Amino acid sequence: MSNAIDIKVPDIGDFKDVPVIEIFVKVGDTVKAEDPLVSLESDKATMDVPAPQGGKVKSIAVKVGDKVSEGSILMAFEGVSAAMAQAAAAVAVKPSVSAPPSPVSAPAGVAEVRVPDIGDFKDVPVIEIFVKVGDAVTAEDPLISLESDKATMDVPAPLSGVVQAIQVKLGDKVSEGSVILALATGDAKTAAASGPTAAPALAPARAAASASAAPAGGIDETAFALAYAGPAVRKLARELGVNLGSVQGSGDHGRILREDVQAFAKGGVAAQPAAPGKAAPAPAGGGVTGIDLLPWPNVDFAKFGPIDRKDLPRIKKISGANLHRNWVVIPHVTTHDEADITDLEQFRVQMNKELEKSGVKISMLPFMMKAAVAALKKFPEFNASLDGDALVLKNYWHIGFAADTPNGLMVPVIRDVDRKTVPEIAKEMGELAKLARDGKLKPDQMQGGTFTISSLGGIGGIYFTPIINAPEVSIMGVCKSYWKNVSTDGKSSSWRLTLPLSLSWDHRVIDGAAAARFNVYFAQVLADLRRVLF
Ligand code: CAO
Repeated sequence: MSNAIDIKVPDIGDFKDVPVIEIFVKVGDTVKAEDPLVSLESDKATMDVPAPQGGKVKSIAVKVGDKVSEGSILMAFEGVSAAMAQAAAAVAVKPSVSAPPSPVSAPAGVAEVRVPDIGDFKDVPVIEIFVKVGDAVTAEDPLISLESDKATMDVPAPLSGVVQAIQVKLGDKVSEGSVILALATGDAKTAAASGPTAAPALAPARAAASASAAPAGGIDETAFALAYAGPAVRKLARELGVNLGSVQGSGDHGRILREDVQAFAKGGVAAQPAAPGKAAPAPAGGGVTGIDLLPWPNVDFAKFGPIDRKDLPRIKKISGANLHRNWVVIPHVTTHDEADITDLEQFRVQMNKELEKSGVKISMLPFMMKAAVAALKKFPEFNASLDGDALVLKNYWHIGFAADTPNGLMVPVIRDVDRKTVPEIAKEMGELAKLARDGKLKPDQMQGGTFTISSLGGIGGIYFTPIINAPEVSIMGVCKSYWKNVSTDGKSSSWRLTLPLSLSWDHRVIDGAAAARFNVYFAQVLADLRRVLF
């Protein structure tokens, strides 16, 4: 016999009085078993309540904003057999942590952070733990890194807080929902932070470095995991092949709704890959709209000849994702110039002779760092970062240098180059380059850079287009110096050692004339270092 049944909130763990944030059905809708009915959101998790069975919605007992607990009646189905009605009560929902609406909305307490939706991945090993007990983290700081055979994913903090306990260790295998750690938030955070083990929050650059391998033309799993959306919306996004990280949510606090995903799939809504729950820092990194590209070619290479397949090293995946973002987001222009380093080279050779016993060997790069500081002081907008509509001008000069390592490109940073001597810079550069090559560089040794030099001088080439290391706004690329016959009056000429310079700059911040002036001055300083005294 067929009758009506009440659909109740099933076992949702310890959650009580959880607000209904979305209702997916209306009276008269026919639903199948497992179709999402409503979405609930606690401070720690977003949970969809699925239909325990198929049926027709007879009435709905809740509205958005109502608070419910286990056993609360949500709606009634009609056309349900008694046996089915009994089975209905047994269905449970699976909480999944998704990004919170806003870090400031987190109540005081201890949040249990779980592995969010990571697609079809299961039993994925933890390959890195970025935090320790007592560390203060802000929302979106990476907590741990997981590596499947297909992708590396950082799990970000869903809330700001202080790490109270870590429930995983390296090598542990985790899946969606596995508990990672406990995070003290609100007042609890303050208490925890004042304890002896409290450490400063991870710097933003750390978060910037977190990235996953986005399968070519496919879904960027990290962005997907970070997106602020409930499980049903995630499921729908997967079904429609929509990259959630690119969808702008129209729900409360930017939560992504079913309609947003549907509209996106139809191509009707602008993409916005900004971090969930945060206003996009518009010009600096967010606001990439609708890059509507063809899918990546899916070619069976083996059809055309023998192949080998090799996974990209982790560093390459991370730097690749960063380089890709920087290339796509920043309007790059590269200005080429050259510097006469004939005299400087003589001086360098002389200084190396004098320093022979010290064990420090100086290449051209430390001199270029000094020249960079001089040019950055003269043109401060090159030593800056975009923050929304504002330019942050930095009164410190930390210069990064691209280091080629067996695992990929890394950018160690030498701090306070203005206050260091050339031999000091050379020594530190050698130490940092070694750490990079040995894979031992610490995150803070790659943070805080204000300008980067990428030198291919030891290898070759003439000019290239270096990619800006966001959030910096310019980068100097240098190639191998060569002897050039130069005439200054069109009558006589002489051979000069010439260093090719390629300055890439962010056209949102810097104009072509300023870039040309920067290059000219940089070259003048290298030609005659006495200029730094002026
Ligand atoms: N012109 C001519 N010779 C140069 C030169 C230049 N511009 N720059 C360096 N050299 C010489 C050095 O003097 C050195 O010569 P000796 O062996 O005779 O002493 C030799 O080239 C090798 O230099 P180096 O590379 O060891 O030293 P460095 O200080 O110039 O650079 C480092 C250090 C770590 C930056 C470099 O080893 C490196 O990794 N470079 C690659 C950076 C890179 O990959 N950039 C591309 C990023 S975009 O993908």
